[in-house]
Amino acid sequence: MQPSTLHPLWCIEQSHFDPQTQRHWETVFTTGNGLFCTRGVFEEGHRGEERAAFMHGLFDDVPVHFTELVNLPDALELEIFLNGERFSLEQGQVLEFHRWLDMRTGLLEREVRWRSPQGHTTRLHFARFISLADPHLMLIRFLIHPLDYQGEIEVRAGLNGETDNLQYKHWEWLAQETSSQQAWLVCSTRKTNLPIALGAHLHVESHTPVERAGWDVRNHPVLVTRTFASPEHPISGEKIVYIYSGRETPDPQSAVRARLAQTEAPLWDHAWPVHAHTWEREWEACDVIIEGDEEAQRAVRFSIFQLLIAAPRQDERVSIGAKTLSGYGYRGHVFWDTEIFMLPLFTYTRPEIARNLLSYRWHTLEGARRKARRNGYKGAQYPWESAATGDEVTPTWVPHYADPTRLIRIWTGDIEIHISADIAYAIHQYWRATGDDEFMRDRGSEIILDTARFWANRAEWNPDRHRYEYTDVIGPDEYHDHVDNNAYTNYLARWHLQTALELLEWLKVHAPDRHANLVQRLELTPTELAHWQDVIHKLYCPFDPQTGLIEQFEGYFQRKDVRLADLEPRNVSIQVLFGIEGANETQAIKQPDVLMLLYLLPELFNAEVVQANYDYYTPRTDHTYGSSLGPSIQAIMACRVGRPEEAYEHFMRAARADLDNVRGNAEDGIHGASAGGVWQAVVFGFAGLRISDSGWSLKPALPSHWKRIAFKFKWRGQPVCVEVTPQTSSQVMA
Ligand code: IFM
Repeated sequence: MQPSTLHPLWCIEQSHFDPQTQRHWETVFTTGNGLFCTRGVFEEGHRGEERAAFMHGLFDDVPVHFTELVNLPDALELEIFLNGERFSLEQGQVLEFHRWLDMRTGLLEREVRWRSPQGHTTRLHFARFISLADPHLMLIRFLIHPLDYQGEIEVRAGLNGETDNLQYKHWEWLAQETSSQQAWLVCSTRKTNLPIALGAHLHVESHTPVERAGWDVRNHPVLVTRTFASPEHPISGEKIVYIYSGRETPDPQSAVRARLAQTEAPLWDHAWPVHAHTWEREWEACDVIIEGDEEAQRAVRFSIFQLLIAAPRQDERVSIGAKTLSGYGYRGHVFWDTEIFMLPLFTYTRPEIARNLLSYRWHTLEGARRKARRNGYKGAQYPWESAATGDEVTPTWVPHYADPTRLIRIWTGDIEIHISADIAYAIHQYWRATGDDEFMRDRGSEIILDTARFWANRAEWNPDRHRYEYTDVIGPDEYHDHVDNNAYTNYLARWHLQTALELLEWLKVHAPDRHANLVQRLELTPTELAHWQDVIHKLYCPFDPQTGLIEQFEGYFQRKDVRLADLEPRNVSIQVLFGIEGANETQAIKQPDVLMLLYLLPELFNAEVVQANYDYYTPRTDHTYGSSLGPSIQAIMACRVGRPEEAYEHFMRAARADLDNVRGNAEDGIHGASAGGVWQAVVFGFAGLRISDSGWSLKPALPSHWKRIAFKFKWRGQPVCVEVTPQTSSQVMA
């Protein structure tokens, strides 16, 4: 088995191993197929690793955070004994180490030359992929080559049900069986009773006979082979793994057993071509080419890759969490990150996936209705953090970041209400790009209308100022909480109500039965609709015609002014520097808020307004240590004001978020929103794709060293190829 050829623009490489950075690399080397992902841990394990794999929808209860995505039983495990010595990078000497991910196919490989404590040198090669064509299959291939000795090689391939989520253990053993070549294990989550079944087949090829055994250890069946290897005769093998959960089939145990019964090993050479071909088709739709900047090229592909491996293809009842399926961060919970940051990639390149993600919100609408009811409102109010049911799962209190003995009250679940409009916005964007009337009729409209009811009901009439308001909220900039009339929230709410009324008109004409049904079920009486109109007309949406400035929230301009440049150098966020209350008292912001509004609703604001607000808010934004959601949006807005070089700086900050761990927290998982933002920054920023009700257009703004951008997007089902160079831009319908 030879290592595959490296393609620098498609490869992420690690050339030496440092235990200090291993968890960062585990995140970077996450692989998966939209059903499940595994972090890039070593097959044989390593002290200090965060050994985890996650499958969409497998949540179990936990204190404080309500529910979390469960770390799967470990199916990667492969322990190797070389002439009686355990192979481990924790001991002996690592003479050579090289690991690389080929993003074209999701193939992760590792090549190691290792000298054991007793002085024996072995070359080991590992390769693995999680099939995109056969979502329940993972394959691990290995080669073990003694370089200066001969001796017995023992390989142990386990299925380990004793995994946990750092603090909590979620799996309960149900059943297992082990023979000499195959094993299966069935477990169930403790509280949510979701079963999972895993099967393994171990195949070893050797010049000498292979002795096999199965150790039927409860909750940890292990397949064992022993054989001889020498410099002339290395050994190789495969661990074939199947995974089914109770979410895909009522009987995962039978599904796994049937797959094992049909397994003909070796399998790699049969499974690989179809997997690779499926990836090829995926990249045909989604790839973005950047010429003139290898780092940016790799980073944009990495961002797309990470979103593609987390994207549910067969399941419309799940969505992508803020940390995708790549780490424990945010416990697998879903935020506005999905609809506003990640979804556009799918809407414009893989609309089937976008439809699944939006359908998740339709399936969880009851949870949103429960939240509105609990808060005393009509309609549906989406949770700030969402999981299986759509009920609010934002923790209320968490340990303080600097002093874990103190607790911090988290208010986002109570008052960061803009998420309902973000979801409506994403549905509308999907509809406009795809023309998927059926989705809008059957699902999207119900979401948009019932959340519009919430907005109308939540609006507060201020008799003194003769206007509607939304008080006590948090906008995208979370350095400021309990603010009144956050511009982003108010403008989006008004847009939402307006869109809902237009949608009702559309339904009346194009789907009268559905119209009648929704009007009746959601109690959209003429009085209620008249109230919506009233809110639209009288909702306070801040704007100063003199300066063109939009005040982020009422009283923002009165807060203490800070120029963040004056605080350099620093390596902590403004919130850590000033404290929570301290930051709240200043004009420092965690991420674009007004600029985010200008980005999402460009038709409302002219170029002067964009410029004025860009100039005002940019120096007050914590670009380096604020939210990871900020830099890509900042990059897009810098392009809009004609500053591509400045845009490039912000763009690279987003592009490096995980690859270079610029925020120091990549070990918690991929920053999914940043990854989606990277794609948006290239497409909507540098290439300048603009979408409006009348169609699309291009207004590029390339950094000076970029020679070409090329990508495809889908417009109403038709692929469009875009090419942008410093001199020209062109689009052709493919
Ligand atoms: O949704 C974001 C929020 O905007 C900033 N804090 C982190 C959340 C999850 O990524």
